Amino acid sequence: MTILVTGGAGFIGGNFIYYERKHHPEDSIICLDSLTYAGNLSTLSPILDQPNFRFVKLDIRDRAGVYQLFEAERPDIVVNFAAESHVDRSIESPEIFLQTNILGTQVLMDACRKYGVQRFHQVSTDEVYGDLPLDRPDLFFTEETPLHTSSPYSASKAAADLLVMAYHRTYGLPATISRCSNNYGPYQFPEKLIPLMIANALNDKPLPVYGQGLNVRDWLYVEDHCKAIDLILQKGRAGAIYNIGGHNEMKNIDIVKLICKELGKPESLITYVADRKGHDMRYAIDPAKIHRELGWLPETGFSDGIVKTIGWYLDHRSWWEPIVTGEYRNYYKRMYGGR
Ligand code: NAD
Ligand code: TDX
Repeated sequence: MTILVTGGAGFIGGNFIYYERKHHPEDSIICLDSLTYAGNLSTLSPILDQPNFRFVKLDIRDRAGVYQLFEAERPDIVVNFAAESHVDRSIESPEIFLQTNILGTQVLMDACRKYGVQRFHQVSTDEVYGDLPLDRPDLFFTEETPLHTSSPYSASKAAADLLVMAYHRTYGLPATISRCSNNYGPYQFPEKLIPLMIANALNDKPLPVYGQGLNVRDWLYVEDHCKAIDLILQKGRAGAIYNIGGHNEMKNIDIVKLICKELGKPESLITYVADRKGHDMRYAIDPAKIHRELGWLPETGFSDGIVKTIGWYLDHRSWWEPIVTGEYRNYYKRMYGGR
């Protein structure tokens, strides 16, 4: 079996490649990634020279390049992680989100049709459902919840999902979609809440909490997400959508306080800054379908997962320090300077 993983030099795609190597060492993996600011080849350096693994620097919007790769490698399965993934950046510059997340997905699906790929899996997000009110803890996102997006990022992901379903219905593309809640774990780019707070706390820098920090996210350890996608590839039905989440809702401020406590840093580092525009209040996934149909359950609870994650960032300064001292500093100034 040959699996083409797009966006494998990013956070979840990289973890997925390691998951697949561990659980299906007989499979060949090709990682396609254009190495945007969020892609980091050092994540994959331990396996770059291994047999059954190939890295190809390529943009999913490059139709000719993508067709050439499919012609040469004839993948059986394609898993699409490649995306612009940061909500704040989508508010600043939406264009690239529409190009990569929608048109790039279309190029991949056209290639899958042309070369008869057995399964195209689209890695989507719970953000396509919009948000839930804080005062209705009884409400959860199911696969039937209407799409109702808030940011240019989530709108681009929802558009891609609709296109995937259209390709399934119109052309019979054997496609599946998963919509996961917020992930955390090793190799996450330090623009996202948890690694940003860990890196800033370790450097005794202010911890910028948006608004009052009362927004709720539903956190899942990244390996549990990888396990769910692996199950969908093996047992999922073409044309099906699966929500993924572990019923672990937390307020942002409680996460930041927990990180301070674990690192022995004072809560006085916490700084409340101007809120994100259009900020979603609460995400909460109902994962009943993937549990019922595929038997998936998360394995890592938040209390263990966050300690493991903080430990990983402590042990892998060489992975994230070059990031926070490079071009990232301009981003940080732009994004947080005037808040
Ligand atoms: P990430 O930003 O860490 O990684 C994205 C990767 O895609 C990078 O390696 C980047 O170089 C690559 N990429 C970007 N544009 C590309 C292009 N045009 N061609 C080829 N490669 C390109 O993102 P992530 O957090 O790992 O998210 C992966 C996927 O999972 C995304 O589709 C995202 O929408 C989805 N998702 C993320 C989360 C989360 O909490 N991080 C939750 C649910 C779903
Ligand atoms: O500096 C910050 N301060 C802050 O208060 C940052 C970066 C974030 N936040 C808040 C905003 C959100 O309420 O923390 C929460 C989490 O923010 P992000 O890490 O940016 O994630 P989120 O916007 O929830 O989106 C994530 O989950 C769904 C991923 O980035 C998406 O790719 C995924 O689809």
